[in-house]
Amino acid sequence: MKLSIVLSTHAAHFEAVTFKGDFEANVARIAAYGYDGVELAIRDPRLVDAEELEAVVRRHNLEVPAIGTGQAWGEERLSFTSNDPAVRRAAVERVKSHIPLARRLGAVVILGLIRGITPPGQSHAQSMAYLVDALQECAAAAAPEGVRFALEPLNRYETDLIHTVEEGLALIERVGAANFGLLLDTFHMNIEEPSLEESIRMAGRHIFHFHVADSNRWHPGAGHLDFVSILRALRDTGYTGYVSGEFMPQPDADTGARRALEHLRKVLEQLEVLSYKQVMC
Ligand code: LER
Ligand code: MN
Repeated sequence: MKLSIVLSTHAAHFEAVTFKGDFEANVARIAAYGYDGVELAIRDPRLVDAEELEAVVRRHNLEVPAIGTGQAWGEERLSFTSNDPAVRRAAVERVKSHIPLARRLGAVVILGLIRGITPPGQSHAQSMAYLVDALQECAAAAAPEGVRFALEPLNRYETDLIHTVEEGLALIERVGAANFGLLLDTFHMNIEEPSLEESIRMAGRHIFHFHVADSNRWHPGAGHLDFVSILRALRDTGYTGYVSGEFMPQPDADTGARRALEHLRKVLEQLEVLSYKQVMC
């Protein structure tokens, strides 16, 4: 397995002059820590110079395993389940617009908060119907490009739609597309799943990407989650992709990133699933 960490690339970072500054400095830091990859959170791919972005990550020998889309909800309130058809259409078009960049980088596209929250007066069933329609359209557009989507079950405090692996698997069944799977995040799982290991086993081959944070959403090793047991269950599904750190910058970003790597390397070493780069570090 390989290790990556999430880097939020707000629009300003990608606009002409500032692009090379902060973005490249952050990528360089992540590479210097010893990560194999960087997961990018991108609000709108139109604000990104794809060629330059690819050049920066390749210059630092990093891969991009995944692209997060949640900022389109956080900053613009785009949502697959809005009661406004124009907003739903904009959300679908925004997600589809990630396909060329994802194809170029070999990244999976994450569908987290872009699914939205059921608006007052709308039934849960109606939200689920909108969600299935949106996912089928996005998956159909991405399939010929070889791009995959990973829906992330999120905890109950962030959305009313899809909290658990069981609900995620039922949704996969309804969507019926081979390029649509799940992103599991240990922070959300610790709140919603009766057993993280059982749920990982249940998700099996449908796991397209994996987020790690400890129980307190600090870096792995800062809380009470047993990452040996969790990542053993993940390994046993046959997963060979990225374990991606998505946690709060505590006690600060650099220390968190370094401690996460240290902790996860030990765990992966014990499980004998270290990537080549991690073995060499
Ligand atoms: C995104 O990956 C995530 O885990 C959400 O909690 C963001 O709000
Ligand atoms: Mn996550």
